[in-house]
Amino acid sequence: MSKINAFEPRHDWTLVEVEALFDLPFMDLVHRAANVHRAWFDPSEIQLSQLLSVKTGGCAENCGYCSQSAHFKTGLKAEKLMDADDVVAKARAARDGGAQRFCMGAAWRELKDRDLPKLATMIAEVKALGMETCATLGMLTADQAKALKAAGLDYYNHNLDTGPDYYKDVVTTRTYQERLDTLSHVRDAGMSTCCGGIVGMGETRRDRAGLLHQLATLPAHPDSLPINGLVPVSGTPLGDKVLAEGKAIDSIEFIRTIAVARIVCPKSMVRLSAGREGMSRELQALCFMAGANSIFVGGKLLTTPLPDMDEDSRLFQDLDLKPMGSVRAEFVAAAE
Ligand code: SAM
Ligand code: DTB
Ligand code: SF4
Repeated sequence: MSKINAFEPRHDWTLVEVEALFDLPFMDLVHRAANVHRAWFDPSEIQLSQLLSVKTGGCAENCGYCSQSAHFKTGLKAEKLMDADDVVAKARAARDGGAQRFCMGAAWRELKDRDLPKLATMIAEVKALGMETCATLGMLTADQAKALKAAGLDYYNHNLDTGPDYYKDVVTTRTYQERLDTLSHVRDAGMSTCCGGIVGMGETRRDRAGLLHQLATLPAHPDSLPINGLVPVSGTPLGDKVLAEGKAIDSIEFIRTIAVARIVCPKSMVRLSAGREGMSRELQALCFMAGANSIFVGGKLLTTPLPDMDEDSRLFQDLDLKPMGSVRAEFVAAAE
């Protein structure tokens, strides 16, 4: 069997097998994940993505972790959908700062057709800057997915967030099945899927395995798989619980989750997403070792902070990592 064949993607993972991966001795798990990573990717390359909240706050959903839900008092001011020109200016600055990919997020339960023309303009113009485009706008119909694809959207982000058993403790205004339906519209429209979840919401290891089992048995593995560490936001039920109990994410368990994601979805871009702000350099290095190959950069996610660009640039320099795509002089220079 060739080296690559041994690491071919599988779609028949069982929950028991995924749980068994989590239970491996830590060193064995990370070693195995690193081997899978090296079969498909250059481990010295990390993709840089930048996020922008193009429509902030006032969301009708009750996702128990989210600063933008209208159900919780988080102190966030709701804003209207941004103008396309302003979004494109932010994307250009992100590109000039070194980002290869730009992701536009909106605090919507679902996309409304009336907003499509403005979104189509912004997507087409961001794409014309030469960036990979991604959007996360809530639930989509099949026709809306086709319209976004026609505008030039490469990826659509729609997370399952957690395993099916814990889901009811996280959000009750949108079903798991509705999330799966949106993902299938995205695939059918010919776009790449970006789908992952959150670690550190009080879920069990079995729930984390349940999430990764769902992702690994989708009709197609997510092209992009974000693993978010919960950013505890005061005023949200899940954030308040974590803040009251003083329980941060268990960093070793977080690395295990990245490693299992890399093994069960070997060809996906595994994104070390929210939560990096509170992570040590050593923890991030282990996440890269375990197979994470993308991060969000630029000081801010949607509404919560990220490390500054120069801090990330120094981390890359010290770990001998380089941004995916052409070498970005500005990003590298920021460390000097
Ligand atoms: N409204 C859209 C939706 O939920 O489909 C898109 C935006 S939403 C902010 C995108 C994802 O960010 C969520 O699915 C969730 O996984 C993640 N997220 C949101 N708030 C977070 C937090 N406080 N900590 C970690 N991840 C978070
Ligand atoms: C994803 O899974 N993580 C990113 C992206 N998809 C849109 C967003 C994280 C948001 C973190 C909370 C905030 O900044 O509001
Ligand atoms: Fe709304 Fe998305 Fe936040 Fe849920 S995660 S409340 S859908 S913005």
